[in-house]
Parts: sequence; C-alpha cells; structure tokens
Amino acid sequence: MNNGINSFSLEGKVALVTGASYGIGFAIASGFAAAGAKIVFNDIKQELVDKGLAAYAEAGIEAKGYVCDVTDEDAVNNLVKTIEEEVGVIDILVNNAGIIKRIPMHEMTAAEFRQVVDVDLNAPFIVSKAVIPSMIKKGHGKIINICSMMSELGRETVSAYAAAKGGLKMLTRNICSEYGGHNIQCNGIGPGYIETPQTAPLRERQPDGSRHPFDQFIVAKTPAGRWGKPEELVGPAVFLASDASNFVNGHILYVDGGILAYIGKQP
Ligand code: NAP
Ligand code: GCO
Repeated sequence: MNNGINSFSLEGKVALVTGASYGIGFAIASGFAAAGAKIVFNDIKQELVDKGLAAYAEAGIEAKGYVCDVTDEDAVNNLVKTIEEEVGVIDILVNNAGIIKRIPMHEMTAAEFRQVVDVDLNAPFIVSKAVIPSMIKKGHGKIINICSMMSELGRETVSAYAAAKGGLKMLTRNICSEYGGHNIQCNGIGPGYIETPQTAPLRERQPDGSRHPFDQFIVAKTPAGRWGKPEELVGPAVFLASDASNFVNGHILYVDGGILAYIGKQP
C-alpha cells in the first residue's frame, strides 16, 4: 500500500513461471522482472532451460532455470524445496506450461487425451499444491493459471485441451474459494490467439503462398483484426501478480482482442 493506493510493483517478490523458456511464459516472466521480481522458471528439457537462460541473460534479466516436468509430483516438490532454499519462498506462481494435440476426438487415443489433461490441468494442481503451504505461512500468495479461449469455447480437434482448460478455470475458482481466507489470490488469464510456436501450425503459409485458412478465420473473428503478441499478456499478468489486484480473486481475465464479445461476421 502506498498512500492508500495498491502498488503494481513486484519489488523483492519471487516468481515461478512454469514452462517459461520462450513464448508466453518468457514474456510474462520478463515483464515480472521489469516490475522488480526475482525470476525462476522451469522447462521439461535441459536444452530448453539453456535456451531460456540465454534469452533472459540477453534481455539483462538474472533468472534461475531448472529442469522439471510439471506432471511429476516428486520432481515438482523437489523443485519448490530447492527454490525456497536457493532463492526464497515463492510469492507468485504462474502455471503456464501447456501442450495441445489437435486430433479429431473419435481418432484420439485415451492415452493422448490423458497426456494433455496431465500437463494442462493435473500439473497446475500439483504445482499449486506444492507452493500453497508456504504461501499460507507467509500470509500471502498469487497464483495465475494460464487458461484459454477453450476455457469457454469448443472447436473441432481440441477436445482434450478444451476439457483441460475448462477444468483449469474451475480449479482457479476453487483455489480462490479454498485459500482466499489466507490472503491467496488465484486468478486466470485467458489469452486469445497469440503468436507463439504452439500456434505456428495454424499460421503456416499454404503451398501457393496464401495465408492459412485458420489464420484468416482468426483475424476475421477477432475484433482487433489480428493475432496477439506474448508481450500483450504482460500488463494483465503484472496486475494479477501485484498488490493492485488484492481484492480480485477467482477471476478469469480474457486478453483476446475481443473474440469472446463477438459473434463473428456473416459469411
Ligand atoms: P509453447 O510455446 O508451447 O510453450 C509452452 C512451454 O511449456 C514450452 O516450453 C513447453 O516445452 C513447456 N512444457 C510442456 N510440457 C511441459 C511439462 N510437462 N513440464 C514442463 N514444461 C513443459 O506455448 P505458449 O503458446 O507459449 O503457451 C503457454 C501457455 O499459454 C500454455 O498453457 C498454452 O496452452 C496457453 N495458451 C496459449 C495460447 C496461444 O495462442 N499461444 C492461447 C491461450 C493459451 P516443449 O517445447 O518441450 O513442449
Ligand atoms: C487451437 C489453438 C488454441 C490456442 C489458445 C486459444 O488450436 O485452437 O491452439 O487452443 O492455443 O488456447 O486461446
């Protein structure tokens, strides 16, 4: 608090952003660093962690990176213990790591469905569960779950992703309900269609050089008339990580250029 105004500063806070070697996680972590936070991230492979460390160093950010699969509960518990010993208690957690499989549901195996749910829903449960006890002891905490348009909408081929991201929205509300009394705020960010490697296949040029039909569809379906950039999630993330949002809890902040407000153009 500063003259009664809650601050957007993250000075001195420890932030763990999962799967943040590149893409949305990297942008959010970089924004947190600019707001004063100490950055810790993990990724699933050493080569990705190395790539992330190089990118943070190039941006002038001192980040700590660890290899950790967020679906492995023992590995996550060890990661959180190590961070607490080497950096400090985690004040801010962003559950960002995620995967998608675009397969028609009737062709998808149960193993493929489970794998998506494991990374996109079970892992945020595992990582949140690991950080909450220390947040309770410290008397505050911020958890931000990276949700999706698919927390609200469906489309062909993404049944597992939509099921997981819809579940993540409800996990967000439940963490708020269960731990709000401990001064823990758990909110979600629902990005629209953002230019990252995850969505690169949807923007690939066609053999004749024309734009991918899905790319054209998204631009037409987004009132902003374009895809979003990872950096455009930074402001909302800093808000939800800072004291400025201390009475915002269980909310999903959609950052989608207006997609969810718009019925779409007639063909
Ligand atoms: P991305 O480019 O694919 O980055 C996700 C990161 O998470 C990758 O570094 C990935 O490693 C890592 N990861 C995957 N499984 C992991 C695991 N088990 N343990 C640890 N790390 C793991 O994705 P993005 O587009 O930046 O998306 C970040 C988040 O935003 C995801 O949750 C995604 O669903 C969500 N989102 C994205 C969009 C969009 O339009 N891009 C929109 C809405 C929501 P690998 O490279 O090895 O997979
Ligand atoms: C897809 C996309 C999406 C986005 C994002 C939208 O195939 O429809 O990959 O699901 O990544 O989550 O918000």
